[in-house]
Amino acid sequence: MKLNWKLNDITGETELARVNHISVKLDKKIQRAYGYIELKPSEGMFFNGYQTWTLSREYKASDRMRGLNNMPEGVIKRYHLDGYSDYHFTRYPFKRGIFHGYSYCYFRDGDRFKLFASLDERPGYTVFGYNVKKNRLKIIRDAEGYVPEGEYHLFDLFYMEGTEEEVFNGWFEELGINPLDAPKIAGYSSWYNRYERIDEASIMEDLEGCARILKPGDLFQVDDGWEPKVGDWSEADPDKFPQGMKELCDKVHGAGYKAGLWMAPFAAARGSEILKAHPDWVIRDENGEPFACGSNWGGFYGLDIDVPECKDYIERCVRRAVEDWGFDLLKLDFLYAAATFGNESETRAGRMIRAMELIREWVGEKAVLACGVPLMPCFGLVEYARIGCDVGLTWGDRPFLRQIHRERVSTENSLTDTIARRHLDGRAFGNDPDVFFLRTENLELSESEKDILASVNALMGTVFLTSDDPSHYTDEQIEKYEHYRHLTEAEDVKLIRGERVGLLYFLDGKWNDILIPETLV
Ligand code: 9PG
Repeated sequence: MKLNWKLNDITGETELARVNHISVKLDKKIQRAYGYIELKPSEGMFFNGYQTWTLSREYKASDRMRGLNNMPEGVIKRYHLDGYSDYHFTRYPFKRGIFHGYSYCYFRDGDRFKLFASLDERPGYTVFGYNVKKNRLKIIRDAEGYVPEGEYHLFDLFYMEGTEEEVFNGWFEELGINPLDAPKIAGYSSWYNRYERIDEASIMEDLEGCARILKPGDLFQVDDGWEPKVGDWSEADPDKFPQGMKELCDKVHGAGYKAGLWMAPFAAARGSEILKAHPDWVIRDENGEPFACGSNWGGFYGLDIDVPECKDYIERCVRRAVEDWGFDLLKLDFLYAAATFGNESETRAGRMIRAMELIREWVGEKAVLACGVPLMPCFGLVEYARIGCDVGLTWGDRPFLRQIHRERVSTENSLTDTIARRHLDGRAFGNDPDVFFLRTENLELSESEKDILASVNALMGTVFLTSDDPSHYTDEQIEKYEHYRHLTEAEDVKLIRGERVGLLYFLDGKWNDILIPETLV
């Protein structure tokens, strides 16, 4: 397969073999670097979304990737919907027959995969765009404005055809990534029941309830809501957690579990003390305005790791949680906020990788669960990563919500992501498919929907958490929990397509199966 490439006025043609570095000597800004390959549409075409929550799935030629195009500009601006993902910089339109994704994509016919993937994102994200009508796969290096010194790798590409196993094993072997030790973890996360309304009493209630289902060494993770404001991580909210986070962490340890804590280290919400004290720590757009990365917590901004005092502050907060308070795992969220832009000395992707390397250094021997983050910059640097959007308390979205950003909360989309990105599990990190539910209160999922969510998460992920308060479980629900937890021990899992869609899994010495709605694949 041939790759034709172009950089300003330099053009070339290269055989797209197993590995293919094309280097160009440069002395000026990169204006536009791209290449293209003639390629007919396949039965299924996968494009990896910009970050954790970006819907990632196989598309058919007649499909349309949804962006923000049906949203009025006023709504986009008001809710900073373009700050969540690549909407503020992508060159690709959201039209029928046009698809794009980051770092890798594949074209599948039956069991045969053609994988196109990046071997190095530091020189800029590799963006794959496909045009069905033109039969053309275009590859762009996202490096606008970057002024490289000396040599620049126009592309570092990997191409392979084969079965799913062959192509993904081939890519990761070539990348030389050794995933960190990431044993399967089961446990609890406080988010998807109590949301930010947590305090000592409610967390203690859940901790006691968890004794009915969890085992020693499982994870008990406190999510968003413990901090006074997003960005102010030095101490817990004194009204909600008067005894502080060390005390809480000790109690979780006392119950026999690993303790996890949520934090969004590169984010600071409007109204936080840290922003009031240091308005100059915020990442700004081309016009010098603070760039809002989304509307959570009334709007929030990215913190600039190039401001030394700002970087030191983030480091102190992260280290405090693991070193002083004693947490075993940090769920680090909204990480994309660290690298919304590149500049003359660093590309957007290079900056994201640097931010992840800092995180790794700061958290040290403790575990990281990365979330809200471009995935390839996490490869080999974190134990676990969320690979899909948030589950919600209903199955589908209300029709008007389908128009908003494709990073939104959606149980259906979360399951789609879990299935579509299964190839990363155990290769890049342990996949976190997000939580499942067995409870009946505060939930609008039917029994069969809960069954699909729990089964798929158990079979396809490495992280297996629920947000239920098990003190309300009936004996039957406890039995169900045991059943799904047993599924996490399956030795092999295959996705079956055709007349019926389902998962085939090898457990207890035999092959078993479950059916799943075909809309999920
Ligand atoms: C805490 C939550 C939980 C959750 C994370 C993240 O696109 N969105 O509007 C959007 C909103 C919230 C969100 C993800 C995306 O949730 O994934 O597990 O930790 O933050 O605030």
